[in-house]
Amino acid sequence: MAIERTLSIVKPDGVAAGNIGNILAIFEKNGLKLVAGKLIWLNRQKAREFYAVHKERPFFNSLVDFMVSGPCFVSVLEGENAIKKNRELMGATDPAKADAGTIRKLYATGIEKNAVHGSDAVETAKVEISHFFSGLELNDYERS
Ligand code: IDP
Ligand code: MG
Repeated sequence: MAIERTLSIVKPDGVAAGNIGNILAIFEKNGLKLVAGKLIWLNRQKAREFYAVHKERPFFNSLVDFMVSGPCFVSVLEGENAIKKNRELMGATDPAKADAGTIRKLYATGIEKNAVHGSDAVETAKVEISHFFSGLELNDYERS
């Protein structure tokens, strides 16, 4: 199995509800290690860029409004099959369809305000991580 990195976001609803710690605990208990993390309040341009893949969808403007409504906690998780594992821990996009015990079942309040984001593939993980973190912040350099 491959060691991967993935981008995780605790969205503004999750931060506002005080669930950063609860959500990170789920990652850590399930073998995903935090390699970088920070609280960041997106502006509209950054939110539009991040979700550009959805720009033609009817929910796009509402999604951007939501993502700039308060700070997010962005982090990079690392572990075996981290991308798929994170998505399993998050559960389905719509919390009504998410399995019991998943982050979205526990903490999401609807299909839009669904507590967390997670990258969906190796390539998108790379691009999404680079939206928020430099090599220095990822500790990707020779320390000796
Ligand atoms: P994902 O977050 O599970 O990967 P995507 O389909 O990539 O789901 O959608 C990105 C985000 O857009 C979702 O997490 C959710 O916040 C929002 N979203 C997706 N579908 C809908 C919808 O039908 N109505 C409103 N918001 C939606
Ligand atoms: Mg997605």
